Amino acid sequence: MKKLIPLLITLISANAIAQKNLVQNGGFEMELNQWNGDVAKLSSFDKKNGKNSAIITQYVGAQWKAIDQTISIPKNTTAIELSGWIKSDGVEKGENTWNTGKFDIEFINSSGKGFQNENIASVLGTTPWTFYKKTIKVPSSASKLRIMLALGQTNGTILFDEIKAIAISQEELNKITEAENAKRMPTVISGNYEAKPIELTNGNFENGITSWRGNATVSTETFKEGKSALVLKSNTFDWNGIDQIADVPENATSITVSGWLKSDNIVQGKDIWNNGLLNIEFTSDGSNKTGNDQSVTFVTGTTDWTFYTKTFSLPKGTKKYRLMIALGFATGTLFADEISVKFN
Ligand SMILES: [Ca+2]
Ligand SMILES: [Ca+2]
Repeated sequence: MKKLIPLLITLISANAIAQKNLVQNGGFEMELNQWNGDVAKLSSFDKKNGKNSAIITQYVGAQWKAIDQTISIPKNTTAIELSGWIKSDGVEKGENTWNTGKFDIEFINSSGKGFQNENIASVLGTTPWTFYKKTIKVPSSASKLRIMLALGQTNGTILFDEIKAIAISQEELNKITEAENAKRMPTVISGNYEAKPIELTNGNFENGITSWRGNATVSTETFKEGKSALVLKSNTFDWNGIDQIADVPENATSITVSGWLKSDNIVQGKDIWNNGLLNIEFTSDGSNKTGNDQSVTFVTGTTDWTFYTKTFSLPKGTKKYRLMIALGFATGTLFADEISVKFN
């Protein structure tokens, strides 16, 4: 029993470090300490947690009314998960889309200049306490982050509580991606791959989408190599992708996945892995995973043909791998060509 206690404490503190809230006084329990701007008041009557929330009220005038806090982004932060509870009462719709009750962030570079804004929540009308959460990729030049809680030139009442910002490393992001993929990706049907070693084929999409599973077409207008390339198109935030399962040769210890991707106006979905993507899954038999799914790359926005390549150690017991090319809950168009693998 005695031995269990230190272990338990270690586990709890490791978790506490990983989940550290970078926002100070995000629950408004120390009045409005750490927050800039004098437009908010404390609400002890209506709060989500603890003794207080912060409330911003404006009856007329539709001024910009905000409180803000600037936080430093820790080293090795790939993404930041921002979350908070918001309640509103009669927030008016203005002329501009940003005339709402708002939870926004702004990335700031090392010279102190803001250069990229992201919206975490936009609230109109009357809403009960609602939890909002978004995971935002941190731009490489960002050193700080400003959190803004506001009435964006609109009238009404808005309340905030439990405002949080959690730094996420690449490793943690991979784990999150794997968990999301496990939830969302179709289950692999095993058992049909026993006869002989199967190699990846038609990675250059010269034979339509032969060998690939899923709904997709090829483009004969946009391609990198040969006469055609894969094209995935989506107007909705659903899973649109294709995949192919093949065998790992005996004695192989690593796999290098390479390919050309091009994107047209890909809009990221709710989370960072909701993008154009090239992923690989490792299994012992086509269905039992031997390790985490790995991302070769995510693609957002509009990009010209770009070559991506990444080498992964094969997890112990890996006999099969599955390549996935998808618009994973993102909108836009993704092209792919010359997808290949190499073993070492
Ligand atoms: Ca509180
Ligand atoms: Ca081709």
